Amino acid sequence: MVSSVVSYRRVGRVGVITVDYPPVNAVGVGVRSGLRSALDAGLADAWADILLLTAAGRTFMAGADIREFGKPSQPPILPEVIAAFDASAKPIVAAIHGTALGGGLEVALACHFRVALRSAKLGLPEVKLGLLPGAGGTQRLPRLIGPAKALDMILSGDPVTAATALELGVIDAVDDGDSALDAGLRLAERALAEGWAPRPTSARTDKITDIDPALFADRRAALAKRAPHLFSPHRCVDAVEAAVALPFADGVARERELFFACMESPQRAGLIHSFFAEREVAKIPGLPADTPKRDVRAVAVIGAGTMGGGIAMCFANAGFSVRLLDAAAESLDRGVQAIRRNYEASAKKGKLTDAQVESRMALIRPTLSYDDLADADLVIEAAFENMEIKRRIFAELDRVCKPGAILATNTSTLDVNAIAAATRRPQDVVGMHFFSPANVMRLLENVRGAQTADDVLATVMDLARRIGKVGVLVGVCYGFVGNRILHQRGRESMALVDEGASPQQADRVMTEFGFPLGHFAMTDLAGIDVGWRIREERRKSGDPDAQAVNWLDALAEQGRYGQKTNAGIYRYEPGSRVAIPDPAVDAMIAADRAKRGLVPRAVSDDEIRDRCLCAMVNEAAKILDEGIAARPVDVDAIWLHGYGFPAHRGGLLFWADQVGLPVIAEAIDGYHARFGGSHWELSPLLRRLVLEGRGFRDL
Ligand code: T1G
Repeated sequence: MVSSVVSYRRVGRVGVITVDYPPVNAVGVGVRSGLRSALDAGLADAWADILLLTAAGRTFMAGADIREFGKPSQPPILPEVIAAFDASAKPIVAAIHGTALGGGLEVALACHFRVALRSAKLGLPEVKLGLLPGAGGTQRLPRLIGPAKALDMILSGDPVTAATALELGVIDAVDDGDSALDAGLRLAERALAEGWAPRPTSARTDKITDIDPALFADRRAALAKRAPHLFSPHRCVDAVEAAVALPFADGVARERELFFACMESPQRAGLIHSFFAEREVAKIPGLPADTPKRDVRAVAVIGAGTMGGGIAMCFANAGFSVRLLDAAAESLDRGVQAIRRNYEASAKKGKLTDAQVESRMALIRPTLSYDDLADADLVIEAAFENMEIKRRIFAELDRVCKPGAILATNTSTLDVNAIAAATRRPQDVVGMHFFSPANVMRLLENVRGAQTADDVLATVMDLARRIGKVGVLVGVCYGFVGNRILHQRGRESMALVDEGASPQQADRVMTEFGFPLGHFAMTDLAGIDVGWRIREERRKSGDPDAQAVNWLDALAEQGRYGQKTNAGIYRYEPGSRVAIPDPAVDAMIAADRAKRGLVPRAVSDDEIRDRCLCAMVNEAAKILDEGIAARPVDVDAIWLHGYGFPAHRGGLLFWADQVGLPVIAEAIDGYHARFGGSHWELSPLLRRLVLEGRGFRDL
């Protein structure tokens, strides 16, 4: 061992450098200094004619240690270590398995030859963290594969397969073995036998000569459309342009400047918070990581509608056999056909092969009989949002399902405990709240009922990971966490329109903030009828909090449900999702205001942004105070993965901390003084944090 996490040894005439720093061999200070010492050991080893860099564990180096960012950097810095590898007097082979990402791939690019196992993935995901490849990646990759292909990899941040990496020229060989060390030794032996000399990537120029500058102008123009808010993608283009325009050393210096500009950008902190939020929410306070889980192989879904179909696809995509039950043959057939259409659309886009379409369809087995659910390990009910219907279904499940089966409801608003009470096994009942379209949206709110057993919670949190979702555990209340906060944004957006704003203005403010869609365009996407039916249910049930009928309800009464009817708050050309403002709706809003005696005024963009976000933050603080969400990071992950909160802002409560809770609390107190209403009463938690000079990050 030349350091606690890097070793050097010789195998024949090959000096083998092995990184071993679980879980993902992140290139932190220990790995950097270990790499440096190991390289020196290899260069000094008279018996070693060639060097081999590899890693132990499940993956090659998966990038710089993200936890070190924002802290004072400790020598040696990665570019220095990498420059030493590039300049090595002995040829160096890198052998890759798992995921060679970011700084890890940059180390491999500084080696002279690269081999990867066929199952390996290679990528530069820094842009997803608000950064750019800051250890030579923007200078070496273009020298290997050309600036256009390099920009494709760097701007998407997505990894490529080993086969694609070979095709592109990132690596020299793909090995079908299952040991990176053996693959590396094979390539090293071949290099020795054929007398391969060191081949520093920094010296390569054939791929960066005579490049049309229009390439960079085109990429900048495309970015201005695709990611107008984001800082680092534009810096990535600057860096690759420097690789073409400048000598290597100057290009590396320019890359470093741009890297630090990204490091300083608040977007970096936001995106790294989002990265860790997604991982942190999987760990449940008070539920040990080794809590036993129930064995789930056979899944059943009740309701073949939009949600049920999407949920069935999630499990089939992950290889589960799925029973899909519906009350009527006709709706069952319709549901199965919709699933097939969905898969065939993916196949048309090249995302699936025809064989994959058929194998997933084969996993989804329709049925009209509850008796076919007797062997299910997990049943997810996705029927109509009506308490009576759901209780009837759960009573039936209680009758037919085997002991130990998990009974889950996909309700988005109803009381999970009341549903559980329809069974004799409430400990097996849990909420699994998917988001539409369920086969696309990554968020899964797992809802802990008052009696839900710990092993059920551990199982559904693990299942979220297995079906590629971000599972977040929440408590029972109306709308759980996501929809309860959404309700406040909706209420405030409607109030702002009452006062004089237009839906278009409110939506523009939200998209300029970074949301993919504003509240009203999102309502058109989800369907105005969904909210309208829930409001009608509450009005009919005499709920005191039920909203009075307004212009949005009037749209629904006219059958304007949004995108699905090509008309809602906006108009849509058939087959298009482009929202077209409709003067008829402006007229309805004006008429509604007049009917209610409201006199419109000019409303500023700042007021719209601040009132909508403050209403959301205040509600989120109340949710934390009630324990419905355990940590601020849970709220952030829910809005990042379920409601399009801009990741470069880190999440709702991360953003609130950036703004400063005293500023937010003062604004909320101001709105309470102006508008009244319990929703503007400052959450006790927010007041406490301000008094204590703390932020959500301190919770
Ligand atoms: N640094 C620190 N910790 C990391 C890490 C990293 N790069 N990658 C993963 N972890 C932790 C993670 O938080 C989790 O911890 C555990 O490892 C397992 O991860 C100079 C500037 C590699 C594909 O962006 O994409 O290099 O929760 O749950 O699903 O140019 O992790 O168990 O405590 O995600 O199997 C670029 C980030 C850095 C890759 C594995 N690299 N990682 O996925 O496991 S910037 C990245 C991933 C850079 C240079 C620049 C994934 C993975 P815990 P996991 P997984």
